[in-house]
Amino acid sequence: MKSFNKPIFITQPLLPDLSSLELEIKEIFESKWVTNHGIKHNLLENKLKSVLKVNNISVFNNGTIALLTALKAMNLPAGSEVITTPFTFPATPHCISWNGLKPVFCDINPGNMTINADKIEDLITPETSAILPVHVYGFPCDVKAIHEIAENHNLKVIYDCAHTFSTEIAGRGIGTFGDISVFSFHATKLFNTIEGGCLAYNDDGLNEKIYNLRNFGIKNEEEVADIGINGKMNEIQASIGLLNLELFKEEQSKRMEVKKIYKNELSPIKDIRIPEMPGNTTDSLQYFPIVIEEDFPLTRNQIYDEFKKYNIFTRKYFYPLCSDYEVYKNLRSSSIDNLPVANNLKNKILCLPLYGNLDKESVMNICDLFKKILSI
Ligand code: T4K
Repeated sequence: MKSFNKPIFITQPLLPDLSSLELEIKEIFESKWVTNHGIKHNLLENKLKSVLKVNNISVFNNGTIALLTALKAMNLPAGSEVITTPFTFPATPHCISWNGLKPVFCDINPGNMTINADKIEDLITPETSAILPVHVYGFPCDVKAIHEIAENHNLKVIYDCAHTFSTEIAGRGIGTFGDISVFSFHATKLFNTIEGGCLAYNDDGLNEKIYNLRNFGIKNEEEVADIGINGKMNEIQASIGLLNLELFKEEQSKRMEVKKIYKNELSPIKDIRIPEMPGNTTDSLQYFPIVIEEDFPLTRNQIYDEFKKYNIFTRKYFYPLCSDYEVYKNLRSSSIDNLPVANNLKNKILCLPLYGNLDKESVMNICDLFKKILSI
């Protein structure tokens, strides 16, 4: 079997047609208004409200600054604890820490790798102020159970929706659960503004607070009302967003075709598990993770290394766990006893390339290769 001439990565950014971007940039240049809540920025916010089916949207220069700001906007007591998942990108616990709060890691569900809601209450102490679950890979957390726990214990809920652009649970936008939700529009995301992100929230009362926090805390020319940051999205980012809003659905359909081939070809293979999206939830098609079970003849790492030889770059998202990082490994909640499922799955998960431009032949080649390395 021949290797690919060009590397096949986990993803490829969705990019608008260059000529349409040129027109957008021409407008921006002519207006001389290039950042700080410009026309494109405001238009993108408005359009995103209907795409994501949420009441309020504030766009940001990246998802991490959006998440930092979301936590800040919740006014959590200094030094309080935020329960989160170790099975995520470093941004999730780091934003907790950067806010002077303490991450407390909760184990995950073996089925879909999201935070295990049944384990949350055991971790609640008088110091707990919030829960920060992640809809990892696009799989929805148990939003109902998390809502009940939060209500019973008076906790804020901040959802990390970095992987769930446009996902709906029973027809409801995924950004409407919890007090506030964070989306990433990074180049590697289904919908991107190259770098970018947004906050979605139901409470209109948060609008002014977030607007100020995103802009250094400036309320008006004479008043700085809060300890803010610079989280503003510029007009070129917003333009790419406006153009990509027209394209992301087609990208999703193409990804669905890729996913179908993977499922058809790989699901008959013994000891490979393909986690399923629940029937009431739409699939963002952000990632295609598979679980290499213990009895499979090769380990996840062997498969990853083998693919590399053929110029295919799969990813071990999210290995290592955040609880393995030097800066978190000594936390009590980082113990293996507390996180048995996450520690088990971190060595079994492999994300396969998933993007619209991945043609049928290449997907078949990846699947054939999978079968071939099985027989090595
Ligand atoms: N919360 C969660 C749960 C997240 O997953 C993330 C980000 C965040 C919060 C924070 O949101 P942002 O602040 O990023 O908006 C990538 C992304 O950079 C990151 O946004 C994402 N999660 C994470 C899961 O994936 P890396 O370190 O894997 O990126 P990198 O550079 O290895 O890119 C992955 C592959 O994508 C490359 O092998 C090739 C391809 N690629 C990448 C770029 C940047 C391209 O083809 N073109 C490109 O321009 O983190």
